[in-house]
Amino acid sequence: MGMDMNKDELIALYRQMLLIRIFEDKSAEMYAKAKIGGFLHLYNGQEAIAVGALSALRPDDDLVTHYRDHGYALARGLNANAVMAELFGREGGTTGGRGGSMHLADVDKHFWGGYAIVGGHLPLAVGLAYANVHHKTDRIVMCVMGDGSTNIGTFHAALNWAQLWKLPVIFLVENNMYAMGTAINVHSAVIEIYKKASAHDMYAERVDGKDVLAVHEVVCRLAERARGGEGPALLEAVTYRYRGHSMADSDVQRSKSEIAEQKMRDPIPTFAENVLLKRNLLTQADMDRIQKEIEAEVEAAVQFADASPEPALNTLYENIYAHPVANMQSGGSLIGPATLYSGNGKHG
Ligand SMILES: Cc1ncc(C[n+]2csc(CCOP(=O)(O)OP(=O)(O)O)c2C)c(N)n1
Ligand SMILES: [Mg+2]
Repeated sequence: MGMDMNKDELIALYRQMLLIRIFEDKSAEMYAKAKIGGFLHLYNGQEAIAVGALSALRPDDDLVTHYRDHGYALARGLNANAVMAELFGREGGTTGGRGGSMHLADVDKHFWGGYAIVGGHLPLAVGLAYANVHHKTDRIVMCVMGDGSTNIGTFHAALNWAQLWKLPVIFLVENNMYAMGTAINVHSAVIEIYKKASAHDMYAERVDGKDVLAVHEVVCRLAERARGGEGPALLEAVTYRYRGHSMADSDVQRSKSEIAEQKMRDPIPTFAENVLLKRNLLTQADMDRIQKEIEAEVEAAVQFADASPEPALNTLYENIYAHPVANMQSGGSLIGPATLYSGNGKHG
């Protein structure tokens, strides 16, 4: 999509944001019912960033994110059934139930995954961008992270190399004002995150992360720059997450009034009112219908996930280790690691 979007493209943005919102609310419900285990970091409130950013990229541009990744998976066009099944840890999931919430991925869609180690994926994004240049493709890389990750050493290492080599990467920082429960002014000396790019002489901008069209517009420009060989950029999108850090977080550090105030300018109804209704692109009845369609889509994803089998025990190590595992012999149906950890003395 270019900068000026037509009616169908604008409605698509709305549908995507609503899909993410409803999908996340349903995921919270499924977590409470113990259908989903492990960690679950939800994206409520931040939808305009994933949707605005990815609609400005090509589908074959590479994408790497942190663990708050469901919105990116859905906006990249991964099937909601497969994403929900992955959260359920089932065979029908995006990676056969191996990764779960924090590790959604689809290599065919150039989505290289969510990563759990804060800042750990930034050097991978630089490597992907280097590979794109080396192989003479014009694909660019989008690397998504939170404000907290900008305090990590790999942030500076990655920015330095990307700038030095003029690599086609957009570093997108979702500044939701908190790293877990720690407010930005408590965890970072520089609270306007985009300024951190200046340490590496990198071009940077700050955008209202609740405005899907503003995010789309700036990412279009940064993508064009990067694709044209002008090098990397850092984009700070200022936002707020409505839920605690993860479903396991009691969220006691943030005041109820602050959260309520942030919800007053919700990115989804704001876009609906200021753009879709105002320009007569949709009526309230159209919006009600879309809401119902998406609720049905998410409900179907839950049914699909629930009907999908648990991965079979004898596939436990499939797609986990490279085959054949170096210096290891296969014994029975479980390859390598089963013997490695069995303490049978074979592998010292
Ligand atoms: C290297 C490392 N340190 C600590 C953690 C634990 N941890 C997980 S998420 C997180 C906060 C990150 O906050 P931010 O980058 O702002 O992202 P957000 O969750 O707000 O989207 C921390 C400290 C981790 N996963 N990795
Ligand atoms: Mg944060």
